[in-house]
Amino acid sequence: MLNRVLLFLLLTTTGCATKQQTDTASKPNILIIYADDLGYGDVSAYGQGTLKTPNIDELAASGIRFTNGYATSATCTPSRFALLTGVYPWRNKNAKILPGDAPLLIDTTATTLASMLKKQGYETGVVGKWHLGLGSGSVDWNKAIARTPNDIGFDESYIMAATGDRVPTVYVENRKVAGLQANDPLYVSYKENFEGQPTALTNPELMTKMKWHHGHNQSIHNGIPRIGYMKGGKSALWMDETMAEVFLDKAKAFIDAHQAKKSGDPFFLYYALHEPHVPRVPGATFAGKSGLGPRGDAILEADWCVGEIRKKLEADGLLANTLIIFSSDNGPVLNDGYYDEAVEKNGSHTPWGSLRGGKYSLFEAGTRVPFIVSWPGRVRPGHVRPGRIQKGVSDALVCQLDLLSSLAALVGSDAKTTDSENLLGALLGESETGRKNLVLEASGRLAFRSGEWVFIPAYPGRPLNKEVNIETGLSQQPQLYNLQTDPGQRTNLATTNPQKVAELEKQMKQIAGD
Ligand code: NG6
Ligand code: CA
Repeated sequence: MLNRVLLFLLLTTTGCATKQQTDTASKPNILIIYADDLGYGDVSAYGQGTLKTPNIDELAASGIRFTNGYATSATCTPSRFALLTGVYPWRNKNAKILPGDAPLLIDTTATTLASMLKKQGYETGVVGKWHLGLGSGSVDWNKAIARTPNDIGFDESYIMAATGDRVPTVYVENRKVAGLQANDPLYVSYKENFEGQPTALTNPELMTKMKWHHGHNQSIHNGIPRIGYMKGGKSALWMDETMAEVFLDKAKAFIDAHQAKKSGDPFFLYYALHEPHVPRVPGATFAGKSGLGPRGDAILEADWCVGEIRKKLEADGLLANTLIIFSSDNGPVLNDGYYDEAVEKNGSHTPWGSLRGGKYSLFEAGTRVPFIVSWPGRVRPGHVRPGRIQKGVSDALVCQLDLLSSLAALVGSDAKTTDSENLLGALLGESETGRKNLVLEASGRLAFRSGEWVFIPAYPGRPLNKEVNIETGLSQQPQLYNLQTDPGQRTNLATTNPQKVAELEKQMKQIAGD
């Protein structure tokens, strides 16, 4: 009898625990960590390069590592547009690499990851690289900025407007340039220099930290030449050396502020690292640590940030119920416009892994990126699924574009877009089924992945981008590759398999139009 009572108690209490868990678990905290120009082979969990990224590896070991995870595009702005809106970026003609004074690219009435989650009760924040434009085309940096991330669903923002190599080299907090003083206003132009301001061409001696290789020969700040012209705002200018730490501290502060409110609401934090985009200027702790020069050092610093933010969640008791998604906006590049020894010191490291191409490329390494999902309270590799998922590896075809519909499904929102697929099962490692196909983009040109096949239409243009030494994927001939048998895209099967070419071309046109 006593045994029966015990058994009954045991069953009912575990039953309750499970129910409670599922209730809270449907709205976990969500943290997207988004690296900049980090390649498929840059993360050691992928077993490809020589660099070691222990913290990202630990994240992967705690969840699912996707071998077919994609950004939509081979450059930053379009990939970020797709991540936040769930819409293919080539549907918007302005979704190209933006200057630092570009207007906000995302329509303030559009559904974004942030606005969708906010509607579901999330507190939302973005910290780090933005590169999706601000204002309406003529920002006065000395006044409150009218259109910022705060107008597309983020409660809080602490960002750099564009990239580290573009002016203005300041942080923007919500609507204001952080630390700006009224007696030293900030001016920015991408058209002409301000009178009397030095540039890399007029005053090369001011490039004390880094020299330009191509582009990047306009205003100089912190001994590094940049793209665009800038004047004033001295008190607000960032130090490249402390950027990773500044963003990490702001990310932690966002979590602290959320905890302090005790609202019981979950949070969504989009933490967009700048590393390893140019200029690569790691903090003193990481300078010289990788043996691969500043690019490798910057990756080690980013890896450290991933570890620190994870530790923070753990210390605050939030880790089990936080869904962490780690990925990158596009593939890797060594020389992206500065003499920073990325090429010379790369050694036998393969940032692109076994894939062909890199940043800017229509070949796989342009868009196939590290893609990791961890949610210790729910995603448990080894628990239920057979095969590779049991080992924490999924080969399902997934794209950052799908986060909008997938996370909407998770939190009980009916938001979705035509382009964004609900792949929640795949993302949580509960299913091996991902997308059937995906349109890939590089500089406005499209390729089409379908199952194990990838089709690249014939395009005019140079096959090699000589400045960065990356194959563009462009060819006068149509290209067809079987990624199952030829992941490095060495054998063009277009002439031997014209039927497949025709089939993929037709499918691609149905999605993308002519
Ligand atoms: C290119 C820059 C490159 C980088 C890129 C944007 C030159 C010559 N090259 O135009 O250095 O800034 O834009 O990178 O200026 S992304 O990752 O933000 O897309
Ligand atoms: Ca990028």
